[in-house]
Amino acid sequence: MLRSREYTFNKQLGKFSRFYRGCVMSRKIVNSVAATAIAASALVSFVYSSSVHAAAGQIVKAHDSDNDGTLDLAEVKKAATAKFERVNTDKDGTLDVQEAKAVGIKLKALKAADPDNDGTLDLNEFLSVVEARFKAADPDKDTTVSAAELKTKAGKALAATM
Ligand SMILES: [Ca+2]
Ligand SMILES: [Ca+2]
Ligand SMILES: [Ca+2]
Ligand SMILES: [Ca+2]
Repeated sequence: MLRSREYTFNKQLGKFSRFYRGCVMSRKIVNSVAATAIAASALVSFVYSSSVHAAAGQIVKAHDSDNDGTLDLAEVKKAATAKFERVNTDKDGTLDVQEAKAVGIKLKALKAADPDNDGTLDLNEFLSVVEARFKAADPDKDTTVSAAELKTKAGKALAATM
């Protein structure tokens, strides 16, 4: 009787220790999965940030009509007008809430930029947003936006409109 109880106890202990080892093992797996995920997301953000850096130079190059190495407001507005046409997918002459999202203008910003309160942005309303973003992206106030300025948070908001 006693022996068999002891046997049962040992069997349970064995089960428990196997269970415990299993836990330790799976925790190791979880840790290594987490480490891999962190490494992967670091890699993604590295690739993303370097593509943003490369992109800033390319955006300037693509729209720098007078080839002075920077974007002035006229160059930005020309690019933004072309972008307006591209994101105005239903070709009704205005950006609705969905279309405005494609140029980084969310509902609250759309309402603020919509003085005629029709719930959409026409080209002029959109270009007012672009002009405000241009000013915000030009902290040295030399009336042009350089590739370096395009890499800032305000610069990225401007780049979204081009
Ligand atoms: Ca220029
Ligand atoms: Ca539209
Ligand atoms: Ca409007
Ligand atoms: Ca500047």
